Amino acid sequence: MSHPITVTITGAGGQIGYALLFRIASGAMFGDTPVRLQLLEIPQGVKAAEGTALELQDSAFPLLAGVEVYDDAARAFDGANVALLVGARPRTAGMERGDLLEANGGIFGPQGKAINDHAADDVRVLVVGNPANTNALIAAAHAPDVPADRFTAMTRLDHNRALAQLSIALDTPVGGIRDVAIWGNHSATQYPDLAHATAAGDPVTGLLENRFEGADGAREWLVETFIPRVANRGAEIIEVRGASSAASAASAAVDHMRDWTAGTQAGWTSAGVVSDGSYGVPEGLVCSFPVESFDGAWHIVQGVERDAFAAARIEASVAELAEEREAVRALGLI
Ligand code: NAX
Repeated sequence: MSHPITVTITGAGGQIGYALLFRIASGAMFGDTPVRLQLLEIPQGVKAAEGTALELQDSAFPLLAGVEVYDDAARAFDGANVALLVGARPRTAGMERGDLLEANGGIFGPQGKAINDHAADDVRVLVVGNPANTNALIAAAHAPDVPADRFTAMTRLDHNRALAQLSIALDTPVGGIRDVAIWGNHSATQYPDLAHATAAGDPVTGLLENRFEGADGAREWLVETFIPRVANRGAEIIEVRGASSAASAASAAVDHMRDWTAGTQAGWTSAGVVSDGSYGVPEGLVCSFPVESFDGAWHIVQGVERDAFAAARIEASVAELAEEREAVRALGLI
């Protein structure tokens, strides 16, 4: 049996943690490789995480090499090959954006430093906790010894939501859809892009024109229905379920890490990665792009054409990321 992968999960006692841990332990994230789980919680969350750890034991997963619960970041990130940063400070009523960024800076700065000081040399980090892109930026800024491209933010749930909405609209299987992309911030400003997508090999643009009776109908569906539905799906889930997305977020985290380590097989996916200046996105911002994974790293897909509408929407989302970076700079968080 190969050497276990050590996976640290923060916020492990929360609802995403509850959906995520069992999938990792079952092998969904890393195939046949055994996993050692290191759960980090704040003191109030430790009991819930310990309860989940007991249930993980009771599941008798053959691939689960061990599970420990910590309330100390240095110990929790010790030897981590993978760090899933799920725990974050949620926005509460009356909280300004600056307060939210500051509260999360107080979490992701020290966690970035603990990763820098204690994680394995090959550590890969996925930030799920919101505001995910800027939390990833803060964590990376506190980990100068870890290559910046090891820090990513999750937009895979947005990507999967886009695939699902397209699949429903065209009555075509999700598995045959390729080259959908999410650009920008994991927020309502994100731009879900179908311009280059295909379904069972056919360009989606043409399929949408057939489905919605011409180019105008297709455009209307795209602008009035598809984009807002995907961008605001999180709010829709809260309204219908009475709680925020959990299992779908966990599933997206599994997809993101599996593709990062094993490589993408079928065209593009989407991930928040540190910008290298591609598409005019300021260097260093953690921005969602169409990406592919090979040789154990994410690569931004180059040469994707964007029409004026797409370019303007992406620019607006990137501007929001740049504002968030300015705000955390002004607060001394990076
Ligand atoms: P929960 O409130 O159920 O769980 C969060 C857990 O994190 C709690 O148990 C809490 O004690 C713990 N925690 C808080 N601060 C911590 C710290 N400093 N160290 C370790 N643990 C800490 O939230 P849940 O529904 O699990 O969501 C977690 C995060 O995911 C939220 O920030 C949420 O906004 C974000 N999401 C991100 C998504 C994405 O696509 N990027 C989608 C789903 C989700 O909304």
